Amino acid sequence: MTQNILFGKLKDYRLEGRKVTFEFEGGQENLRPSVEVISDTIFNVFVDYDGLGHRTRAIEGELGKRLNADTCQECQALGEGRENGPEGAEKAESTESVESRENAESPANREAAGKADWVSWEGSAVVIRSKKVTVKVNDGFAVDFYDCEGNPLSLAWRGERKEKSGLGWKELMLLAEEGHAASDGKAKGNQVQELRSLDKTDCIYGLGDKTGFLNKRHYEYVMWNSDIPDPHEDNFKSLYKSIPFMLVLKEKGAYGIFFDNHCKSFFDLGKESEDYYVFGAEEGNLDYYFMAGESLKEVVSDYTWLTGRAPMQQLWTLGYHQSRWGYESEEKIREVAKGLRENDLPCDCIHFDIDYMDHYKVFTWNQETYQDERKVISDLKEMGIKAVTIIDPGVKVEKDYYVYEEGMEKGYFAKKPDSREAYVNAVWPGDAVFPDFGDPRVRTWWAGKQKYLIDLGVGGVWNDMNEPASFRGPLPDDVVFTDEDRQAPHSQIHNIYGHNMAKATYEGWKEYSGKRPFVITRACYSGSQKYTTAWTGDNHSIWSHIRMMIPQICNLGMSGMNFVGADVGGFGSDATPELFARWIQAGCFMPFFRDHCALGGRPQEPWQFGKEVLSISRKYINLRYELLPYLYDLMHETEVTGIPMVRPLVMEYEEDENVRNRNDEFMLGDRMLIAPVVEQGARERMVYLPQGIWYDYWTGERKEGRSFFVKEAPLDVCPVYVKAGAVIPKYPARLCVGEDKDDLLILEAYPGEGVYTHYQDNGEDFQYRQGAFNEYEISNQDGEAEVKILHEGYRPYGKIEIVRKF
Ligand code: MIG
Repeated sequence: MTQNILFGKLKDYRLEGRKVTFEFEGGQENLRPSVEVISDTIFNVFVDYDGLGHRTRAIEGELGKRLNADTCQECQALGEGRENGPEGAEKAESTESVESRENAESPANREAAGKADWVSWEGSAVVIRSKKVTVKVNDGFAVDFYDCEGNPLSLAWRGERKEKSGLGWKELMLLAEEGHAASDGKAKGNQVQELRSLDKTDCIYGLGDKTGFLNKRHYEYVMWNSDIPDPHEDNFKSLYKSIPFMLVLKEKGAYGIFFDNHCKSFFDLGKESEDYYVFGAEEGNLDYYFMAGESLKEVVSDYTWLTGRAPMQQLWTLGYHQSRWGYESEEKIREVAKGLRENDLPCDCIHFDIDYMDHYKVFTWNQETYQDERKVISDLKEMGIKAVTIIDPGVKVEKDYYVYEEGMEKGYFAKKPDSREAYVNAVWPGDAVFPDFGDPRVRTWWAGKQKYLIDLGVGGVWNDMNEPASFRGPLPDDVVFTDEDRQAPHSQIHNIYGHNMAKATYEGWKEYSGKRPFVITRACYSGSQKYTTAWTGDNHSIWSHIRMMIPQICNLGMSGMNFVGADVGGFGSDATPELFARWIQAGCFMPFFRDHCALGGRPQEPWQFGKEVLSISRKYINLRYELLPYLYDLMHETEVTGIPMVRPLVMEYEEDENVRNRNDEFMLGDRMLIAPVVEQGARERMVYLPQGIWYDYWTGERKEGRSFFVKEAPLDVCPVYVKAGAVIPKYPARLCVGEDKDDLLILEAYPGEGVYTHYQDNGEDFQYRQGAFNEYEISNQDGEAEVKILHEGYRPYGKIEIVRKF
């Protein structure tokens, strides 16, 4: 149904704090169509189709706090603190002066003062004005957004939807006969839908881990967390994660739309029509946040302010991770650790895949293949290597298995409809039940279970299969789960299952380990970045997947998920030496850097491909370790601003049309550009550098930006460029992050002028939030760098060495 038919002519409006609720001639008052001013740049558009109000209780951060706030006063405290970290709202609430100063002219304050002059009638429309945006609400609940100069940012689409001709049963049968999925890919009901105009030049980014290219325009996606072992192709509509957030880059300025509906939703981004895009869902409400920005960065900053920012991880998590599905025993794990050290390869972590468990029972250990798991873990630790263990959500149905028994007794598993019986499907352990993570009591229970791993000395948890995946067909839509304070069917909980599992895991580690929790997840939703890092699931050792990694990681970053990476070398299929070499030299610049591959595939440790590839691997893993302080600075920046470590060129050079569709290069921070070779057989590649002066990281060659050129790239060279005036902080290479991690800081100063801020703390726990950190300002004048301490709260470096580059 389209909204204009439903609502008709705009009749009146009502004010309630910062929220304007509209009345239309079509009646429908029960739907409470409203626009709420969240901040000067963020607006919530809402229609209560299902009568349940805002749904996402799963999200904390500013959004969750707002949703859970009882009083309007509390709501009003939430417009501030946008520069704060993930726990920003608390900070904002305690800095009253800043709050009132910043907020002096915002609608909320004027309203509080009794003057609601920020809302008024203009002709037949109701106009809402913030300092930065004008929102016009028209007949039919058509909502238009303008910048403060009156230029349109985003307009509702007034025309009809050009529904594509649906397929009749005959065509569907014909397709099915040859084995094609007989579906037209559209959500069944399309109950909730919003159509908005597209401009000719609009580019669209974000949307989480979707396959394909950086720019999502002209494609169609479905948000339904899906475990797909087949090679992920550009035409896939869904993957493991659902992040219903898109950014639109306009000729001038940008905006974002976060469609906060975690039922199955869809986005048609100009496939159906050149003139508009559509998003909608089968169930739930029209509930979206519009964010206006002068740049993509501002939009990301708003989105992550709303849903929370990815906090800093422990320093060692930035090291190299070695993994494989199939390190089947204690001996094998020891052999891999030995291999790493014998080959002089830095490494901070080995991942334990499902084989470490006793019959794939979570929170148990295989006593047949391990003599003493505690000893293995502590021996690894001696070598500077942490253990990360996989945990799946499926709990084996087995009498006397403690996790199963406890959960059954307390009713903690998802249930069959109209029944008190647990719903059973199958995963690795065979018959399994599924913890109901939407229930806060279940999360507390699961958080407690983490103690088993923490006590063994494990360093972090890798959550897999949490879409949730299942082997005996998908979970039916009506399996009964909990959504915080109410029952909800699987269809409404599916997309936040992984999110809630990650949250439970995070809370356990935060409470019991005393460190910053290191959680990795495969499935997630908007806001999961507060609790977990992620990897991109089961890619393959094929060239199209090393290519896809770049836009995928960039879009995840723009979608708030900062600490992400793809399996280096590829998970399924068999890597060739050349592919592995190219992958490790691109992967070493990604936030999460893990070599992982599947059972039965060609072994993929760096020494499996001969001498040349081994030494290439060593070169790039060493570089990774040298760059640790740079990576750490970037991770800190993400916690403060939400801007991801790895970003597409377009985030730094929006005006440049040459980068809007650039899929094969990326930025690490704002001063390092990586142009990896992602073509089989290539020993050179085309590089594009945006405006400015750049230096070839390897040779020092000076390059003028806004130019394309061919760069020679033999197998051991991944082209990297550093911006003029940059300072790149480095540590000496080392085998693991280790204890005396910050004795020597090396500052590489490039020709040109620039100022750089460097951050340092203990890299482990939350003491930095109480001020236990150092901050340095380094000013660079053509390689002559000067260091000034801005904040002193932590043990300083033993030595700071300045190296003039080129
Ligand atoms: O369906 O635990 O994506 O990383 O190695 C396979 C075994 C289940 C899927 C994960 C992969 C992991 C594998 N898991």
